[in-house]
Amino acid sequence: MRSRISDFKLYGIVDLGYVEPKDVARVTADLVTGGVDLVQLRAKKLPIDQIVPLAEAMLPVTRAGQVPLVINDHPEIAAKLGAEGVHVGQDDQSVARARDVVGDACFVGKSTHSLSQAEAAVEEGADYIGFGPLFATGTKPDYVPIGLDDISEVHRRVQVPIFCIGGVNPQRLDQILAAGARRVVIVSAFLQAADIASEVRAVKARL
Ligand code: 3NM
Repeated sequence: MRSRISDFKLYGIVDLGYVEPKDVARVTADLVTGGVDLVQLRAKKLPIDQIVPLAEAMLPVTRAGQVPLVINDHPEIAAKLGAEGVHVGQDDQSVARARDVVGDACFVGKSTHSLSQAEAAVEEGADYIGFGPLFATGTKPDYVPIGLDDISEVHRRVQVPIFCIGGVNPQRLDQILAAGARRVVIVSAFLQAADIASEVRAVKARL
């Protein structure tokens, strides 16, 4: 699975800030049906014991669609359930520590918010990076947006897949791609869509 990471372009996140626990499996199915290449479970405010059953609800859906499931922040959950990936932030444990927990088959991604953090994440051994937030976003409200200016430079400096994130939506997609992005993460624009699968399908066709 780690070797396939460079094939992935569109990354969806099931974020419990937008999705009720009872809807997690359905929303996951909608994202997968629409054609996301990766799905992450992100539940910043829930304790581990409440995240595990959500991941367990997602796994049969992602497996059926052959889409890797990435667990945000919790390598122990990824290891326990055999999820395909784990994602860590700047304030979380290191890539190496996460990899120790999940093993070599699982990929490890890292959030980065500047060119220097992007380079450092690669040094650390990240299999992919998130790069953002490009725009101010209610999904991660405390972060200062970095804009589009560094997108082409980060692609020159960094050879692992780079997923641009933060305020990405269909209206902004053209300018984000024109700035040099090749891969994107979309959270609220998918989760708040009236028809999630159609919205995903339409974005996928433009990448
Ligand atoms: N991480 P939306 S921005 C989860 O820059 C996350 O690391 C970011 O959500 C980062 O698509 C972000 O709703 C939120 O803006 C992305």
